[in-house]
Parts: sequence; structure tokens; C-alpha cells
Amino acid sequence: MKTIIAALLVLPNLLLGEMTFSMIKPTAVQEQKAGEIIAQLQASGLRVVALKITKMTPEQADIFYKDLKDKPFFPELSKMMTSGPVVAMVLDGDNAVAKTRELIGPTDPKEAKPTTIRARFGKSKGDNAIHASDSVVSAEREIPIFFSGEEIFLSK
Ligand code: DAT
Ligand code: MG
Repeated sequence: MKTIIAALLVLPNLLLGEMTFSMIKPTAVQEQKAGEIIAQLQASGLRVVALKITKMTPEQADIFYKDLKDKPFFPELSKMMTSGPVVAMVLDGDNAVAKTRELIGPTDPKEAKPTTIRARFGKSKGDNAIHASDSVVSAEREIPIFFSGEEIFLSK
């Protein structure tokens, strides 16, 4: 019985791989950098399985950044994230969460390796070109804020 339950838990991961949520922020979208950023993600083997251009509402920003609501920079962050369209996506692949975090670099572009997306396209600690989920649990929370199941295309 235990073996069957374990197999059922492992099976979706074998079939689907790991998914993460990523979002290109308004300044990078405005500067027409979305194509280059997505190309860099795909070049590392991540698969784009959902994609949309959309504008976040302040209510969505409250939900999305719920853990940062009490931070002094939250009002500025919300204003920036709702200032123009974002490009939201779901990425699928082996270790998609850690791989995407590695590719984007640390929060502050000034501290990021030159080849990372934040070093290449980020302006500042807040306006840092791209978001990516920091864990599988975060990805599972963030993906449904932007995508319904029908908008995610996992078949190979
Ligand atoms: P990350 O996006 O690297 O996961 P985070 O989750 O700590 O970083 O914060 C979410 C976003 O909030 C981050 O991309 C930019 C903004 N932010 C974080 N710390 C900040 C700070 N000290 N000043 C301004 N903006 C900040
Ligand atoms: Mg984060």
C-alpha cells in the first residue's frame, strides 16, 4: 500500500517535471526585452508551458506579495509592478525552481553575475527585470494567481 501511495506521489513529477512561475517586470517589458529574456530561459532547457502579457491590479499585487506587505518598500513595489504590462509564464523542467533562480541572479542586480538576467536587464533592487518563485511551494501558490489549468500546456 505504502509503495502504491509513494508511486502515485512520484508519478506526476516524472510525467510533468517541476514547474515554476516567472514574470518579466514592467520596465523590461516596456523596453522590449521579453524576447531576449525568454530566449535565455529556454536556452538553459526550461520549457515555456504557459505565457501571457497582462497588467497586475493593486489587489493582485497585495496577494502576490503578501509576505512583503509590511515592508517599507511595498508601496513602491506595488506601484512599479502595476505601472504597465508584465509577461507572466510557467516554466517546466528538471529542477525548474532552482534553475530559474540561478539564471535570474540575486535580488539586487548590482550583486548579480554579469551573465544573469537581473545583471543584464535589471535597473535596481526593486526594478530587477524578473520574478521567479523561490520554492516549489511558492510556485504552487503563484501559478494560479495568473493561470488556470486550461492555460498550462504540459504535453510534450
Ligand atoms: P526576490 O525577487 O529576489 O525573490 P524578494 O522575494 O525578497 O526578492 O522580494 C520581492 C521583490 O521585492 C524583489 O524582486 C524586489 C522587491 N524588493 C525586495 N527587497 C527590496 C528592497 N530592500 N528595496 C526595494 N525593493 C525590494
Ligand atoms: Mg521572492
